Amino acid sequence: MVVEDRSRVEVMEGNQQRVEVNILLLGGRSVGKTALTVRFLTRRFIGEYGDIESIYSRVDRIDGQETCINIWDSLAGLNSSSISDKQLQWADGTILVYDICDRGSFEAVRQQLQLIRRGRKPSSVPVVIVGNKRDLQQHRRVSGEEGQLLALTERCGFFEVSAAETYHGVLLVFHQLVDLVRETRALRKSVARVKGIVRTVSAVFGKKRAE
Ligand SMILES: Nc1nc2c(ncn2[C@@H]2O[C@H](COP(=O)(O)OP(=O)(O)O)[C@@H](O)[C@H]2O)c(=O)[nH]1
Ligand SMILES: [Mg+2]
Repeated sequence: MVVEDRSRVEVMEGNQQRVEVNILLLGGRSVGKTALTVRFLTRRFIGEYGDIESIYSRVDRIDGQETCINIWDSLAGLNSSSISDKQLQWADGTILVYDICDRGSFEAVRQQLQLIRRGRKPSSVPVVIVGNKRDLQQHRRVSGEEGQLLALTERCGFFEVSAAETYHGVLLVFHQLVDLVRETRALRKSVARVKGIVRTVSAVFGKKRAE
């Protein structure tokens, strides 16, 4: 598969800017990654999706800004080592999905979180954890509190949803991650600006001292 590293801000007609956000979906097998992606893109739940890995795009207007959301629906299994560096470099934000009826898939999310956070500050990689298949309450193996606690501890967003039942919850997941990515970018920009000021000030005062 070819993954292009495109520019994140495109200037469109009338000087309007289109922002690009790359979202990577990770999680165990059959937790509903493709179901969530298809629900977000088409508003529909089809039922069976097969094992296809692909990148999809959808353009939304979020807070008045044209936003192109690229979604990499991965085939990553329970093994966290199946996540590639290419996927991690591509992603601006990650959705980690588990199935509330499958404890193993919850443990896989824990492992995958460690892997994607390795060597980075938590705030630099926005992550939203999603407990899917909320409609299957009678088979639940992971409580909502456990999911919430993991998200709180790891400073991630958290949602429990049902890709099978509703579109709205799925929409909120993707939009919250886009918001987190935009906040992270704004923070990076202001840190870079402050560093630039500090460099200029040190250069001026360093010169003065040398004179
Ligand atoms: N009951 C229920 N089934 C779901 C839900 N989401 C996905 N599934 C089913 O779970 C299976 C795996 O879904 P899929 O999206 O292919 O999982 P993936 O391997 O993570 O991409 C399919 O049979 C889906 O119909 C959900 O919210 N509720
Ligand atoms: Mg899939």
